[in-house]
Amino acid sequence: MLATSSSVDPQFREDVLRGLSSLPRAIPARWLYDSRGSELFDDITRLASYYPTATETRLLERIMPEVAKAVGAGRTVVEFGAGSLTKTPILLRAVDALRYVPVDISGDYLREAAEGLAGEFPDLDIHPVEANFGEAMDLPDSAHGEKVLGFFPGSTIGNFVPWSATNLLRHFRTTLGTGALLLIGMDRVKPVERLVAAYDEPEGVTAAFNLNLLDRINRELDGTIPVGSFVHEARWNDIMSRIEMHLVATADVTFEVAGRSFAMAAGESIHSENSHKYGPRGGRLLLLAGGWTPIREWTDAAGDFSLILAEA
Ligand code: AVI
Repeated sequence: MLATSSSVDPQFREDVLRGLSSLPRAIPARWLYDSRGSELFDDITRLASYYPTATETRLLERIMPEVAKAVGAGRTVVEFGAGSLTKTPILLRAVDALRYVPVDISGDYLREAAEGLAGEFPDLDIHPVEANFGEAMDLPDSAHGEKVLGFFPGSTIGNFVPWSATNLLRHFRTTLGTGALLLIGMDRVKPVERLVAAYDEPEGVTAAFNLNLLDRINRELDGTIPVGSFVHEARWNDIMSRIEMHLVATADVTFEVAGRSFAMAAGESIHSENSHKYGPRGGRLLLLAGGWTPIREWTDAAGDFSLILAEA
C-alpha cells in the first residue's frame, strides 16, 4: 500500500531526491531504519560474523567493576539512541543508577525499552525523552551536570563522518553539562577481510537490510526502482578508514521517485552507509575534538572493540 503524502517524512523525500541527483549518489544512513530495517538490524547483531555486538557486550561485562569504580554510584544514565536491552542493564546494575533517561526519535522504541527495563529495575526512575539525539536538547534537570553518565554504545559514532561525529559529541556535551561522563563504544580498525565479512555475510541479512532502503523508497515515495537489478556491496575505504555500504546497479536502469526520473548505468552505486573504524589514538582524538577528555580506554583481548570513558 502506498503511504499517503502526509505520512511521508518530508526530510526523507528531500534526502532521497537530493541523494539520487548528486554524484556520487548517496542517501543518509538514518533512512535504513524503518520498522523492517530495524528488525533486520536486530538480526544482524545476532550474526556470528557481525562481531561488534557480542564483543562489546562481553567487554562491558568484564570492565563493569572498573567502570563502576570510576563513575561512582547513584548516577543518572542518559542513553543516546535507546536502548540495547542486553547492554543497558549491565551498565545500570553496575553503576547502581538512580535514573535512566533513554533518548530516541522513535516513541514506540522508547516505550518498549522503558517497559522492558521497568520489570527488571522496579526502583529505577525511567524518564524517556523522544528527541533526535543528533541535536542538543533539554533533558530533565537530573540529567545535567556532575552526577550524569552518558552512554553511547554500539559504535554508532562510526556511522557519522568525523566532522559530524565531533558536532554530535559537542551536542552531547552541551546536553549533559560540565562534569558529566560519557561511556562510548568504538569499533577498531582490523584486517579488511574480517571487516568486509561483518558487513557482507553469506546469510545475506546485511544485503536485505541495505536493499530494504530501495523497497522503502518505492513504498513511501511512489518509486519504481527495480530492486532486483541492485546488489549489496560492502567496501573498505582505506584512506577514510571506513566500511561503506553501497547499492550497486547490475544493469542500466531507469526509474521514477516522487515523480522525478532517474537513470543509472550498470556498475553505478548509491552509497547508503559509512561505518568508521578507529585506531586507539584516533578514537581518543575524536573525543578530544568533540570536547571530551578521555579518562580510560578498555579493549577486548583481540583489540577488536573499545569502550572509552571521557569527561566533559
Ligand atoms: C548501527 N551501526 C553501528 C551499525 C554499523 O556497524 O555501522 C549498522 C550496520 N550496518 C550494517 N551492519 C550494521
